Amino acid sequence: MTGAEPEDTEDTEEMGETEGAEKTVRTDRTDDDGSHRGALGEFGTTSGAFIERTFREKILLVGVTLPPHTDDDTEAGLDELELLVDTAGADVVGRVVQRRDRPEPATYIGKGKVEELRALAEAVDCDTVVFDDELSPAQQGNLEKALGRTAIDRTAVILDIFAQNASSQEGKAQVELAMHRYRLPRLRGKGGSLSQQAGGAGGGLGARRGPGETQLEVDRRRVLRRVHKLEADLKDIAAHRVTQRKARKRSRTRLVALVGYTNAGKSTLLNRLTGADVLVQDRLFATLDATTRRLDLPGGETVLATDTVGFVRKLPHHLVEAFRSTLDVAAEADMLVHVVDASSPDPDAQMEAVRDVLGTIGAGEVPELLCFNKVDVAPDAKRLADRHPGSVAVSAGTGEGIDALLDAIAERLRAGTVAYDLLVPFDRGDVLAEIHREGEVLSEEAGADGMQVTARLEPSGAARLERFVIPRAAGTPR
Ligand SMILES: Nc1nc2c(ncn2[C@@H]2O[C@H](COP(=O)(O)OP(=O)(O)OP(=O)(O)O)[C@@H](O)[C@H]2O)c(=O)[nH]1
Ligand SMILES: [Mg+2]
Repeated sequence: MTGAEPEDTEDTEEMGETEGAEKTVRTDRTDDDGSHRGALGEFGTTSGAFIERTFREKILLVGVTLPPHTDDDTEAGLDELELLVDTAGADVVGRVVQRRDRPEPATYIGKGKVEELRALAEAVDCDTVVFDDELSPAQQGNLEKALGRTAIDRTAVILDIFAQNASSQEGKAQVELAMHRYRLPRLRGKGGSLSQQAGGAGGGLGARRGPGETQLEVDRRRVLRRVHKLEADLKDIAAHRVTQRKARKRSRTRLVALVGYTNAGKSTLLNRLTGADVLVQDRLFATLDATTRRLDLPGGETVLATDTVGFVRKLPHHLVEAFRSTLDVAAEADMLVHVVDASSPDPDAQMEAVRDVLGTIGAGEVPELLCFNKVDVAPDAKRLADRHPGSVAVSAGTGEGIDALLDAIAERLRAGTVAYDLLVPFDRGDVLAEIHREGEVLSEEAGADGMQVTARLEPSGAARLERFVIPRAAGTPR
């Protein structure tokens, strides 16, 4: 079952029908009854999934090369889409590509190509066609009609995977919200028209049709109600998160966020660094919930390290929106460790995609340490690290390079601080404790008038402790 199931189980009845109804589902698909999951004449069935779970669907991929991109870009996009489809639990049986100056408004690909796609879909007996680019609701509807089968896009596949992997209450609510928002403009009446339909089973779902109301209106009202409920729930959870953040700020513990492309090895690295026990899988989007652990750095500072949800090219904006409060972790962090899979076919493209998303969520300005991972299987990792000054090459798997990474993190965090000499009266143990909490104590010695301390402090800490700071002679390096 997916995590996107409404809690008030309005749809239990319909879901029950789908369970084990393998044959029916398959034959239904070839009837042109408008009940495709993509444009969703039948909102609410199959527990919200875009890709069938009761059997492995056969899927055709469609990629379009638009300027300034090359055919190689399109193939690389489709390679990744194939991985996404596989992760979602379906099999790719073929690809269709087209080069165009711009998408065809009605069907994204040209008329002749639609015909070719339909013939191929029939020949290979595929269940669903997946486009690598986002389709408008109208394009999706037109394509489904022309092809006689479900047409979805990369966004739907990613939403589907997220729905399968969400486990926390917040994660589930976020995915469900993103799915509903994606679906709302795609709701159609059965048969593909906005026809007046008998209420049918819908009448029992707590959203009875009023006089003159179409089934479509009932569906839309029901989804909107659910969207509002989810938004309210998520707001409550976000408020709790704010409280936690305030507590962290008060304790002045700094936060290091591990960010990066999906499957780069962020969770493996968190486990390696902190002994956490986060699920690691050779699977896209294994992590949807951030895990945070204490991390002791060389030099004595203890920080918090947090794992985050992975990014991907063309990450659906509905998801970014819905996951805003989770993604805020990166924007709030004192520093990002950007984990890059050095063994991936195109690490640069992945880094670019990650930076795009970081910019979108307001984390573009957070200091970033590049960490090329999987050096054990990527001979290129060291060369990549050389090309990016200040970066490190590691293997989260074997532990190679981890000490250097820890040093680099400690040093980078220190870079924002300045060393000060302080004189603290002997009876001010509280101030001494504060210095230890706020900064990194480099030396500490009892003098004639009190404790003489040299410590690295952030500007805010230095301002608070100003009255204990001894001015250094001009020209003395700090
Ligand atoms: N060879 C090798 N494999 C690694 C290394 N680090 C991680 N992996 C593998 O890469 C895959 C993904 O690792 P994860 O830690 O789950 O990656 P992630 O970035 O958390 O991925 P998502 O949460 O799905 O975004 C797993 O199969 C890991 O075993 C490494 O240093 N070397
Ligand atoms: Mg992970």
